[in-house]
Amino acid sequence: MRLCQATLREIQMPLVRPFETSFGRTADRRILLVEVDADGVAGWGECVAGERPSYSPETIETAWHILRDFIWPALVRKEFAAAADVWEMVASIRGHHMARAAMEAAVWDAEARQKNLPLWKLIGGTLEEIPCGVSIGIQESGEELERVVEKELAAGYQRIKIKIKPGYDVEPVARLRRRFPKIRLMVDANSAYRPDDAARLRELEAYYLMMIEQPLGWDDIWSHAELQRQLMTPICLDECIHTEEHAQAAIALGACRIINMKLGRVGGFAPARRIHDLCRDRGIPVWCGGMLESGIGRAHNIALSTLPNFTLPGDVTASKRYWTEDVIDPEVTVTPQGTIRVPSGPGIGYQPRRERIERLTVRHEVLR
Ligand code: OSB
Ligand code: MG
Repeated sequence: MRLCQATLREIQMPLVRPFETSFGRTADRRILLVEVDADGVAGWGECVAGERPSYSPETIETAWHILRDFIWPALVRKEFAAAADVWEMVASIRGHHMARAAMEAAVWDAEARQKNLPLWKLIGGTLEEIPCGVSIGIQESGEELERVVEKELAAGYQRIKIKIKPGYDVEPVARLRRRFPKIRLMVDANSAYRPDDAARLRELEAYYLMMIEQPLGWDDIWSHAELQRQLMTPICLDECIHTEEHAQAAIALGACRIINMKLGRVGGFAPARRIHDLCRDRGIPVWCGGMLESGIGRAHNIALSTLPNFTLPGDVTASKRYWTEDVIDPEVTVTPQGTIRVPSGPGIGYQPRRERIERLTVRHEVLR
């Protein structure tokens, strides 16, 4: 394969409803899309870096800089065999996984289109229907939270995750458990607690949660190991796992029993597959997280979720939960059973809607 052109675009889209986590509230997304031309075939990727460096150190601005000034020069006009090689070609760049993943994923899409294969088959996926859960932001009131959960359950979603933070944790969980005693329920703290909050987190044990996601520091694997020793409920790590080595350390230390996989956080499909295989070998289930993606990133998440150790419902949901109108055709839909049927077309299996993307674009840069 040979890449001769890439286009970076920033699109702006308002969320249907603002999404609030322990680290802040997002109402409007700024999304960096990468389009590559690989031997005349287009491939698309989405950079999931945020508007602010509050989930990870990357932002859309750092990603643009790294993509233009370091990732693209390492790839342009070089001959390589497959998208699986991109990771090695940009290995001299430290960190900046979300920037690397956006480019890598675009090349995977292009390779799959060249081979007229669905991307999920090219990466070795096996599941043709993936189970879906939802991530529900912090709500104004307990009544509102119940209403939102009820709506998502009625839509078929198989598990409910709510965001928590100090001062908004045991009470909403207890309320939901009273109202919905049997649902699969979990919480995500996005690193809002400190190690000496262990007693508070132990109070959540009464509500038989599937897992507690990333309660402690975003780079603090050790304290999660100490906390997991005091909890029956499995800890799931998200923010802490950027590399295969992090996954190895977290598993060996007993810092988690489940891992949330995000393409952007780990740097693309090649590292995601290695982490997937490691977890499979260690008996650690994984599931696919979300980053409020547009349809492009959503499509990549669907492909990733077809790998066989993605045994738990992911945060991969219908386009309409976030967008009045998505940037792909068809939009992502969820069955009444709370699953997504994996598309059978080539590449990501959904067509980027160029005219809509053009209309939403606030800046673009062509790299050659
Ligand atoms: O921690 O999983 C997270 C959104 C933005 C940043 C971090 C997270 C999330 C979500 C939303 O939970 C998942 C989704 O896209 O539906
Ligand atoms: Mg999370």
